Amino acid sequence: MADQPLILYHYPFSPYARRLIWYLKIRGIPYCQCLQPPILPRPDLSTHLSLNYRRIPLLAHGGDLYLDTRLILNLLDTLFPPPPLTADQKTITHLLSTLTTATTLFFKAAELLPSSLPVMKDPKFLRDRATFSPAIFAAPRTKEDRALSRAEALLEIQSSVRLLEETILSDGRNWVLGGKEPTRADVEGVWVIHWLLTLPPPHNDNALDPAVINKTRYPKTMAWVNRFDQFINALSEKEGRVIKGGEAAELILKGKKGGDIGVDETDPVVKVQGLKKGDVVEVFPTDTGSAFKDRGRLVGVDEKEVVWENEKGVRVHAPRLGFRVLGVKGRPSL
Ligand SMILES: N[C@@H](CCC(=O)N[C@@H](CS)C(=O)NCC(=O)O)C(=O)O
Repeated sequence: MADQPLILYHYPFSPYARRLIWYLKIRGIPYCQCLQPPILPRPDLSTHLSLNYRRIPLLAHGGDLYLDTRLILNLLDTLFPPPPLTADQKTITHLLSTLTTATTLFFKAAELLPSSLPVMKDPKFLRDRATFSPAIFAAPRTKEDRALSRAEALLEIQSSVRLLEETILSDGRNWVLGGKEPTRADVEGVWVIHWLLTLPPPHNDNALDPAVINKTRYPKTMAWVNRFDQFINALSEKEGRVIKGGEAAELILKGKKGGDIGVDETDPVVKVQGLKKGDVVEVFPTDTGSAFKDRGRLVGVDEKEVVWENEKGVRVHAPRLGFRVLGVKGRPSL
């Protein structure tokens, strides 16, 4: 199946998308990219593929469409296995992923985006993001509340930088797992702090107060982010070919589908709802973009992913963590 095309749907300023682009480049994995607008609508997904999920990025592999970078990175490691890791290296990689994707870190970073950024002054963007994360973009707050919550956000980012400085990077290694080149572990650890440190000038100094996060206090971490940035920039020739939404959809709709994982009847969520293969299910993320729900016939579910086929025949995969799977009772229709 590694011969099926990979199509990445994204827009370049998405920090989550960069997680994937960096990994694809570091591993030298060929891919195509289908560029999306930073705000809805995204007819390449909604019209061509009948997908409601609103988050970026997504990755298609043959006739299968994968949601969420955590699932997508695991897919890439299955299709293109990296050199074997020790148990300790696997642990570090996993814990860095947890730190940056399963805590409030990303939201704290988003909180720190300077209000001087053009998108932060664009009412259309702000209206759009209010439907993605009401807690950050729609909550009415006084100036004082906002200043305090930015200060707390900075403290949380600082604590993650200190963690890197005092643990993984404390022995002066160049890359998280040692070695001569960055690995997935670097990608998992770096993307949030890299995002804030590399905002376009003149905004790059505004997100992280240089009096708090600087080279004197955190020399190893700051040097590592810089080293990573240079490494990635040197790989810029490995850009994926850009394709249009129509071509991408055609490739997916006629793409070969992967194997069937079946429905695990011991799965607690399957069991409590009595779900069976072919049942209509509704699936949606529980943290952000939760109002954008997808429906389809259940194809498979295990502890790692849920798979359903939608009305266009696209086989969609979502991770179990952070997603709800609901059986649709009554008169189920897609
Ligand atoms: N857990 C998701 C989070 C993805 C996410 O939040 N992406 C942001 C962009 S960086 C997003 O979708 N923002 C709203 C949008 O673009 O519609 C993942 O790992 O893929």
